[in-house]
Amino acid sequence: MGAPAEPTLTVAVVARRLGIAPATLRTWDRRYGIGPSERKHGGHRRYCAQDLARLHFMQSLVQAGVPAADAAQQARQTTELGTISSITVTQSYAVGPVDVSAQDCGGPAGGGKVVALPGAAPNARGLARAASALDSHMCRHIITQSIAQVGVVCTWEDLLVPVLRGVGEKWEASGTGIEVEHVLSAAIQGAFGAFIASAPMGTNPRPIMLVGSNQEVHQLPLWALGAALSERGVRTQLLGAGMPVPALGVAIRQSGPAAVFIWSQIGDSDLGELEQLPRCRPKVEVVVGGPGWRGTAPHGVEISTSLTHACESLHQKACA
Ligand code: B12
Repeated sequence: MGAPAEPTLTVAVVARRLGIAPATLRTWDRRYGIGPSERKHGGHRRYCAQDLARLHFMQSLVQAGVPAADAAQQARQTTELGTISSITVTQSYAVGPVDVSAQDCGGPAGGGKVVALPGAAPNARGLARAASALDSHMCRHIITQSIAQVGVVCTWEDLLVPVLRGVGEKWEASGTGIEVEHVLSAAIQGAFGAFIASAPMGTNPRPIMLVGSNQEVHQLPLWALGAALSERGVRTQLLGAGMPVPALGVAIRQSGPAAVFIWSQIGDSDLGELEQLPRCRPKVEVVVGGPGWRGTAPHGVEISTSLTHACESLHQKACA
């Protein structure tokens, strides 16, 4: 059923229809003037069908990488809202760095937050822009939508890795943007966490254990791997980052996983320490990943080269 012509739709209803957070809707209204054409007594927002179509148009532009302020301007100027689905994004938005200017984010003037994403997909630009504007709802929305459309592995490789590397390089070059990394990280964990929670429980009798090495704080690859394995129907046990080897030994004895995957991003982790892991029957396979490992891997420890590689190898071990 279509939306009624009268302005009767509440913020909650419109947010649900668009699949975005009510807070994002209110922000678009306050910051960019894309709100309801009428306000009921008491200031409550009430949207009509035309308002909904305008918001839908703005949303599709933002997801395609158009800066929110420009998207809002185009949405306001568009009178032919019946044709919104056929409107294409201009080339100028698909090239060049993502520049969140003071006007885009509503913040103080000066010091545009540029995340360079050469060759990245439009939704990666949209995600970088949303993260730079600290719009956690929009970040989560873009990630969740990508998972639904192209799956976990493509979302990680094509959407998230370019943006993560971009914000990391920005920090390296300028020492700024840790708040952006936090917003992005929370959205990634939230989206993958929700995916894992909603997936049917895997049937492998022994779980795949996922942990981060001792003193490691970076754990997004664990969530990506957990979600990718859930997508394949593999049961996982995600223990998070910063696990000392002795504690990991206790966890392995207790849970008896088919395999354990250990991530190290910057942990300066010694592969030799893995000799201390308990030797169990049946055998617990060990796979490690990430650039934070040094030394020589003990016999039988596998080193992963990518999310796909880790996922395939652990899937096999879960089924063995
Ligand atoms: C998000 C992030 C954070 C978040 C982490 C949140 C979380 N919950 O995980 C926060 C904000 C907490 C953080 C903190 C810090 N961070 Co940080 N962070 C990052 C960022 C942007 C992404 C990390 C990530 O997930 N990478 C995953 C992918 C993108 O990394 P990759 O190694 O290139 O992955 C490829 C391979 O490893 C391979 N692969 C091989 N096997 C496998 C297996 C699997 C399962 C997967 C998925 C992939 C894979 O494929 C990958 C591509 O998918 C990186 C930038 C970057 N380039 O990684 C910086 C980065 C890792 N951080 C960095 C630093 C310095 C820090 C801090 C020390 C300082 C800071 N910036 O705040 C602190 C640490 C504080 C502490 N107490 O130790 C540096 C590390 C430099 C170095 N080598 O020493 C980086 C590289 C930024 C940079 N360019 O300088 N960080």
